[in-house]
Amino acid sequence: MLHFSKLAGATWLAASLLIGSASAQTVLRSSDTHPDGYPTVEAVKYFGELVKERTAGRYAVEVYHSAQLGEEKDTIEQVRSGVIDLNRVSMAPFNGLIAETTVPSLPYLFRSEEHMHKVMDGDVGNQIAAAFDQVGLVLLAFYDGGARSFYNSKKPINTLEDMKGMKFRVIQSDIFVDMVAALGANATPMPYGEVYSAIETGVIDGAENNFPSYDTAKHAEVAKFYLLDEHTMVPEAFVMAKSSFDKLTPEDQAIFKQAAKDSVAKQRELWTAKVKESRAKVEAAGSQITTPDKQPFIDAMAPVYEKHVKDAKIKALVDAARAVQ
Ligand code: GTR
Repeated sequence: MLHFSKLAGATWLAASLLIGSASAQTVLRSSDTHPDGYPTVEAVKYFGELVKERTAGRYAVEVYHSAQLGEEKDTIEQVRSGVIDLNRVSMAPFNGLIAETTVPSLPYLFRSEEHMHKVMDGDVGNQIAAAFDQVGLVLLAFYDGGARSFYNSKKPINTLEDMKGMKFRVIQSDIFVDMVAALGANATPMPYGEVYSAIETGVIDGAENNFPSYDTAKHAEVAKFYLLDEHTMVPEAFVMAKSSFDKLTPEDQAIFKQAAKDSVAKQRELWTAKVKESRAKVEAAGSQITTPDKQPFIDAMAPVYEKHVKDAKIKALVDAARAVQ
């Protein structure tokens, strides 16, 4: 027997699987745009296993991968209103909603993956995480999203000059739109699930993403030219509806937080392996990777900083991130 209980706007699926005594199991739904097996999907599944184990089966997590619950922007609204309990999304679509998420989305802010980890694991990361509270969310973990680079179906790109007039899909964030404009190209924000056919039909020339997304979303099939410009290293966010989190006892809240923390190491390990695997796969399938001199790209981003790093609070976070050694 299954029954749905509506609690503070959230639909909790209480399965009648009785564990030991008379305690029912609450199944929490989690969304992800990526397919099964992708490092973020596997990390959330791992989180779910830990939660289940540490709550003696009172809670379980069901991961709805492959955008089964919708595209990122829509699922962000769903988790904010408590329609879904958990969501794993990029930080970028939060840029217009939570000013602090601007910081890790900025082009070339992080000097390396190690720098990004130190920033996100430290005080700057904690401040960014705390800001999710304003929009009805609890930030459970930051996961790796690697470096995003441009790819297209038309030609190999080597210099800034080659970017002129090209049409790229970007993730739905103004920073990304401005980033592309600063490079002399045109940006079209659109949901992830529409990118493949938009490239295939020539509506856009290409998009920008890390190797695992370029590979698993099959964009490599239709856009063979990958420019390793690594313009941003925006991390992924794993969030929980505050309405769902607030229903947990303080002990269970601590279990959820710790399980999320423990899933980070797992995700990073899976991520590193996936980047290698995807890069090798797309290269073997004929993708042509060009490695530009990054300095002109870095210099071109000045207007993006001028526009998006005005507020004193954001400026302080950017300075603090840069100061992390
Ligand atoms: C991926 C990210 C997804 C999604 C996608 C996109 O790198 O993991 O969550 O944001 O990019 O470009 O829409």
